[in-house]
Amino acid sequence: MAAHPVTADRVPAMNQPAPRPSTTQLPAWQALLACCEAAAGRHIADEFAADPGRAERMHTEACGIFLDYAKNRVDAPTLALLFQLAREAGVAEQRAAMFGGERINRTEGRAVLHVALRMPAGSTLMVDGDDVVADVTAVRERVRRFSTAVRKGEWRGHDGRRITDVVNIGIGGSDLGPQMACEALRDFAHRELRLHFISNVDGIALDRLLGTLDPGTTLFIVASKTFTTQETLTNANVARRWLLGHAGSEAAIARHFVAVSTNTEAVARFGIDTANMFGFWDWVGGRYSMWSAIGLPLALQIGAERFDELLAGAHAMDVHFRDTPFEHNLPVILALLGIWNVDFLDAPTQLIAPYHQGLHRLPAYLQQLDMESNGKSVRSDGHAVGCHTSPVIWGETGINGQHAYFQMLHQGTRPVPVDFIGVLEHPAHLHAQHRIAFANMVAQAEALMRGKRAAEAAAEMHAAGLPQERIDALLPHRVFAGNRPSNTLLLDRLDPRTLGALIALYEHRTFVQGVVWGVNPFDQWGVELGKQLAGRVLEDMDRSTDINAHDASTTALIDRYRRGARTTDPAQHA
Ligand code: G6Q
Repeated sequence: MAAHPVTADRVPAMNQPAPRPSTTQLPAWQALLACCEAAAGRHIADEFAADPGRAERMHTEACGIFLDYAKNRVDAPTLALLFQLAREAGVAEQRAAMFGGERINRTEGRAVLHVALRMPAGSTLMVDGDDVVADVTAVRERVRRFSTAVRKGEWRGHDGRRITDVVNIGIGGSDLGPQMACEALRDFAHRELRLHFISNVDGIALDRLLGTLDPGTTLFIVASKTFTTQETLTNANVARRWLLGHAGSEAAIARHFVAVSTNTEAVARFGIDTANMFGFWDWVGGRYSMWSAIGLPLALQIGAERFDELLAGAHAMDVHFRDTPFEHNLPVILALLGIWNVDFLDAPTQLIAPYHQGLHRLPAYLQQLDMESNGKSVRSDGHAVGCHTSPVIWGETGINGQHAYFQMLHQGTRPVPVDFIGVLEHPAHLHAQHRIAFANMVAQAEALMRGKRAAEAAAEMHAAGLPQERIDALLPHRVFAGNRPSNTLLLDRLDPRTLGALIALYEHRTFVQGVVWGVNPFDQWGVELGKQLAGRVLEDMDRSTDINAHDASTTALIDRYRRGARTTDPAQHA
């Protein structure tokens, strides 16, 4: 166990309600510390050997997702204490507060209602006298009409041709969710619509893309909650100029630009007709917003009915999370095991390993969800957390990882807990390949858990005819300690409903962890800082001397740019 307290004296006092005891002072936390010490020498493989019912007990399923968590370094008493920790930390109360529309995002004074975005039409959730579900349903209806018109070819470009390419310009929460989902659900895509995502402000991706597009058949979605984000507005302006350069008249903008935002004035100022704007609300955090009109690219790709299925899957997971006892509750179980790994087993990272190419953007999406939400060292009440919070989330498709960094997972010095994610249903013509991918996933989880003991490794080398001297030399390198934790999640299929449930599962996992750690998973002051600082550097890059105070290293880098940055003629590269 390694609790590294954040220095409390650096945390400013805040005028907040009386803090609950810090997480590390909770009785269950203290008991878990003792558990952890007692379990130090125990191996998961021995737990399996001693307990034939382990796998049967340590799995659960809901909403088309099966979770096997038996390959974690926990026994029954540890699990019971983890559930106790969730109770002592107030998970049930905070969960009720979130679903009830209370302003649980205290630092921003906002409710947190992404769950309202997927409530069925006709249900009610009153916040400050306003039925938010009615508002949500109204925007959903506009998304339905618009996406249907584009898909049917009824919405046409300025010269009367149907739209063939949709470019979503957005970043962070206004990019990662819809992009991940569009990749995952490509099998359901409209055949004549291509979706593109532009987030990087360096211009390269947009430049390369524009060269392949026909302005008369391209639709841009400018997606920005605030509509003040420099990267997005810069790219949107480039796209606007490109379109005007070809179409010639401002009137064309209305056929080729729509916006998704909460900021009507800024959208109008940019020159997008607010009749072509899809709104959402300040109670939706950027990284929780793919269920809102931010999901427009996905609705365009898969159609409004399938988008509804995504929402229905997420709603089913909401109900599961809200109503299921902790012991069978998928998000609660995943959250608590994550805390155990980070804070008691000292695992600084968490690998996400999907064994389905469609999920290749899932790690990037979860990276933001988890690290932006819980990557904090101060609790909601302004006090230092006193333990580790969000691990580094990383990964890509598992099969590629196996040929790259899994070496470290098997024999590195620190444990890397893994979420293996597999999909059961697959197209008949891909059966042979699917079996191979699935076998690899299961084998990796097994190998990480079991490892390979010296006797096994030696026997293998004997059988291969290696001389004893060589065996002795190689043995230390061919032993695997094992005892490395993982979860395996199996999706019945990768369809809108199950994807919705999967994403909601991780959202609630993040929420539960935030509650236990006592942080606010719904603000992002670190992101705001980056936005501010870039503005000051940019000012100085355009001058001969700095007007803002910087450290010597930053000043030298800015100076190097002033002296060294050159422009080239793209024709030179042709
Ligand atoms: C998400 C974050 C951040 C945000 C982007 C884009 O929770 O706040 O990733 O989504 O900075 O912000 P806009 O949507 O306002 O452009």
